[in-house]
Amino acid sequence: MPPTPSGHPTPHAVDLTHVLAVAQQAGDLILAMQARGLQSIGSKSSAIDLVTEADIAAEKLIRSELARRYPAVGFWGEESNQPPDSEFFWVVDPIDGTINFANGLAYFAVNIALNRRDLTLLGVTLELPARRLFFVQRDRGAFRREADGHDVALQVNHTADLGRALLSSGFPYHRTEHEDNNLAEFAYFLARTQGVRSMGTAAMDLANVACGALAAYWEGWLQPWDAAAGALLVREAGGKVTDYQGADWTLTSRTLVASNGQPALHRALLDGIRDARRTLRATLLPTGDPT
Ligand code: LIP
Repeated sequence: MPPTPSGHPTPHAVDLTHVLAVAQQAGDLILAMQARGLQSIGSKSSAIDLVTEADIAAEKLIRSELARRYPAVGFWGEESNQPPDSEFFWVVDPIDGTINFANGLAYFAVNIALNRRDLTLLGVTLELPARRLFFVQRDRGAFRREADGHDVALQVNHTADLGRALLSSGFPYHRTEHEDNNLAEFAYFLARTQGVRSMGTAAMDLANVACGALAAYWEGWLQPWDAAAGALLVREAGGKVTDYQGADWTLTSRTLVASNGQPALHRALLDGIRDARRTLRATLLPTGDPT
């Protein structure tokens, strides 16, 4: 469908099928480059913040395909990282879970979201190498496309008791340089829950909360492209996404807690993070109490 006369897509003028196809094109390129063998694995903010030629190539493909269809929409990608100055913009992580990808661990994702300023309107997460599509449009529900092409509506689980909850989390790239690196929080919940997983891809952690496989996920220092699509997946699947203080998560939030929306569970996450963080001698994040 054509964008509005202003050249900007209204939320429902964006052709979701086209965005899904762009994600799948990027996925095909990423897997083909991995099969050929990666030639260069560089690093960015720290020695463990990796970037490969596949990250760069996939972001270039996604950007050009989306720009061709929606020339007036801005682009904010992990590798180019130029914050947009347009009302509508794409938020893209060409490979979320780069460390997994670079090491051949089969769990990473392509993440594409469309934002109107701070409001995410559409999200697509392509799980790789499984090629499993998760997609969402604001106020239209969250879905997973099965191998036979039919779409399953996503629904969070209903676990209310922390002791019965399976959680996930991840660690920042500065984890080798500062004690405020999520280890205190991870240890706190490991001793009080059914389990805590660390799978290395925020996009898939959020998709797993949205489909009910995880009761909740938390992480600090995420980038907008790690979480924009997945936060909308969780919200449209009936979950809740806030920062560590309980305020609604937005692209500029430095912390994230995504849960199944059960009030007792979300509160237990916020209180547990606060209590764990009180053991730190030095912190890099605001330590305000949950609201
Ligand atoms: C990763 C996230 C993960 C986090 C990593 C990294 P990347 O994104 O998906 O949850 O723990 O530190 O931020 O860098 O693979 O796109």
